[in-house]
Amino acid sequence: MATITRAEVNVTSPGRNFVTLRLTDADGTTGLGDATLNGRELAVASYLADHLIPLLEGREADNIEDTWQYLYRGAYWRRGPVTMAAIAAVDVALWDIKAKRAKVPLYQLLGGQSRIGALAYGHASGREIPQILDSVREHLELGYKAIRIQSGIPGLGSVYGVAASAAGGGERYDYEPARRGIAGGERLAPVEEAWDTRAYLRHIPTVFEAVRAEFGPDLPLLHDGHHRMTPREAASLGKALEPYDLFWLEDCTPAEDQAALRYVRSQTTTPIAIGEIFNTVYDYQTLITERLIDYIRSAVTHTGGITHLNKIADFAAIYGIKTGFHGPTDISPVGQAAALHLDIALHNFGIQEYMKHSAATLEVFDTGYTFTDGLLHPGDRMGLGVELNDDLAAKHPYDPAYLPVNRLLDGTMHDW
Ligand code: GCO
Ligand code: MG
Repeated sequence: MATITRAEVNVTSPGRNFVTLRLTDADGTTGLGDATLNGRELAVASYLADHLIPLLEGREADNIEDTWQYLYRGAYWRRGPVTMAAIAAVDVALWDIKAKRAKVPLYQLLGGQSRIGALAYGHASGREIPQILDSVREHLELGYKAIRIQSGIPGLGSVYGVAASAAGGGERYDYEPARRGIAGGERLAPVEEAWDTRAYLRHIPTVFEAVRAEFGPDLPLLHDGHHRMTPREAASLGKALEPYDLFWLEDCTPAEDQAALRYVRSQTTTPIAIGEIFNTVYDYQTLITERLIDYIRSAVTHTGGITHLNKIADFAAIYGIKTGFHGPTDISPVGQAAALHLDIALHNFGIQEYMKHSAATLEVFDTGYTFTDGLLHPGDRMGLGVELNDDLAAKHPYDPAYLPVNRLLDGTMHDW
């Protein structure tokens, strides 16, 4: 047993912005938690520094569940991405400390090893079908055994999920960074993209037809609809994709509308994944109890940490629903490692999203996890297995940036 004696928030931008909490206990053991909320980073940094850190010093580091409940119930203002990312950072840092004190990799405290490694999916993309096929090939060469496919749409400019540059296969560091609206540091504003759902619905089945024709029926393929369809549109896409046997169709309708998936579910057997923007188990309540989804997509970082996501996963398990935790590069290596320890331990693990972080990010965050033959391995370091180098982090000051926004062709704001 040891009390928390120190808590510091680090904001760094090695290629993109990350917010990290470091807790230290009376014995000098340190733990890290990821608090990165892409495009809204400083809100979480302030929530931690101004509202949670004053409550942490002097608390018992071992009492993780009590600290979680204290911060969640104690706020009165429950849920929401800022609150839950801040609580997640505290929670993960405490798990890191506990595992380091026990001198075991964190997954040992979560039930031990349920599998030899976590199946990871990478992101293939391209503006045109030949580029998509090349991108799939590059991912296969890198060892990926499951691949997400995102495509440009005829008549539209830049589209969500399509890498800006052609180089790099599974190491497309430039994929979907939060971007400056106007180059040269003038007024900062989100890039505006244009969207046409009918063109999208016409085009996407032809992309999957081409990928299946080239790579055969076996390779697990995924696709992300990024909340852009109505239930009827999503049902029609799900049906059109049935011949291509997707591993999942993600975020087909706006995620806050749980009831929307009733119609989609009744119309198609394409597996459904949702939840990257969820914060608590209550966002999943209808979806899980009515068996409207197949995979939960939450990130440890945005869902109150390991303590809460572990409970969501157990709740899902009772209904035969599996995990597919969020893991784009806007989750820091600390958040990615936290997901991976859960992946290794949970019985109802399904798949883990994985995009390698940039070399600059991996210099600042020293990671113990590895990717071999399509599987992620947490490694045998104690705790999470990630350390933050403060000196290197200080070389990359915070760089404000927004995610893009999306408009229909007539200018109406739409979901990005
Ligand atoms: C995914 C997600 C991300 C989000 C990103 C926003 O499936 O990985 O959709 O790419 O767009 O996390 O910051
Ligand atoms: Mg997504």
